[in-house]
Amino acid sequence: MISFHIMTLFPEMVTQGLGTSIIGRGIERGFVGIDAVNIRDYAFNKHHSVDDYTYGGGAGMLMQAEPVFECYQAILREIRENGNDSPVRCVYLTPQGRVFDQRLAYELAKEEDLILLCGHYEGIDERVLEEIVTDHVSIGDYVLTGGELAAMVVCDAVARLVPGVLNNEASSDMETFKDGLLEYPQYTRPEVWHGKKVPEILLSGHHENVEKWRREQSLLRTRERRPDLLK
Ligand code: 6GU
Repeated sequence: MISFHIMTLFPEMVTQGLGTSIIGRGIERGFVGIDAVNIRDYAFNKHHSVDDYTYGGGAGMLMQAEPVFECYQAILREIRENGNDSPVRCVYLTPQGRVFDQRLAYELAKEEDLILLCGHYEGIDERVLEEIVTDHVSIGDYVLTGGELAAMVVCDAVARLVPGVLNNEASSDMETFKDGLLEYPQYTRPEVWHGKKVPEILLSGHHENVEKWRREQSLLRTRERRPDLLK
């Protein structure tokens, strides 16, 4: 069981996005918890605004420290009330973070609770980040309009590693990146499609040869498409 606590200005985006398909089933079956909390609920002024101009000038608005901090404290209080007294990681989704990969997904999948902070506008007041954030994480070298899509990517990649979420435990074992290589090509019926035949060796029933072929194909494919992974 893992619980994701997502601090966001668009909670419905996150719950709707993660509520379907395989992660949705994990939620229904109680292996995954999604607690999307609206930072705006912790706005402290009567207009419920959570952003303001940046000191020093420049374009755009910044999320203020206080609503983010209050939201974080409410989430942490709930985590403690539910009996988790271990340190809780707070992941800030930002293009200025460590690039997310399968290794980090495995690491985060060990946690009982994870807090994810989604930024908007031009970012968040640095002072609250200093106080609450344990991990700065980016999902790649490009810029999104907000952290929600990145948070959903992280939740999906982490949740599928939690025992019980996937039907077939082996399938997360065999796959791409498990041993640092891309996955080999796979085929299903029919045996011939558009004149292309399924590789003979896969029909041979010779398990050892099939494994050897798959390993070779993984290496070839990785060399061809992602040579950086071989270094
Ligand atoms: Cl985590 N946030 C935003 N806004 N843009 C990104 C990103 C995160 N990762 C890559 N681009």
